[in-house]
Amino acid sequence: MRMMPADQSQSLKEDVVSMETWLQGFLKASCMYGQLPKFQDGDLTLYQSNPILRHLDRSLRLYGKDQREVALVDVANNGMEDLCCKYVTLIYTNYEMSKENCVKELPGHLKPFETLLSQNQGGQAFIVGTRSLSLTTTCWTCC
Ligand SMILES: N[C@@H](CCC(=O)N[C@@H](CS)C(=O)NCC(=O)O)C(=O)O
Repeated sequence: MRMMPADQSQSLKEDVVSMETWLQGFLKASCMYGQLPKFQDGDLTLYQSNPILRHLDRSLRLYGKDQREVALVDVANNGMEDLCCKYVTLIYTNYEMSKENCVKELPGHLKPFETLLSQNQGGQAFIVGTRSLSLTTTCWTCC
């Protein structure tokens, strides 16, 4: 969410919510699913990371030029979600005990992305497609 607009030289206004603010409860109560991220694009308010990413994809013209590319973007996105889940567990549960194993397994976890990358212009381009456009958004995330 942060990286996509930055990569495309687009602005993203980010409100980082501290734990102290979050625990006050008023923001949680105002969020559709009681969770962050919350994403604002004009009068459109979105929740849930993947729909937000897909909205950014479409707004930045990065969601593939045809059905095939869209499907490949979805594959990469869901693969990334699985990878993130592993590291969220590492970070928020038993970091010291799990980190060695995570580092050892990382090359295997990155392999599918390398495979996808290698299938597009011999790894000389992006995972999907060749690349972009404009928008101003606000994003609430937790630190
Ligand atoms: N399915 C949601 C999950 C969002 C989520 O897990 N948000 C966490 C922070 S990363 C949260 O708001 N936790 C605080 C809470 O549940 O009170 C998504 O993909 O955006």
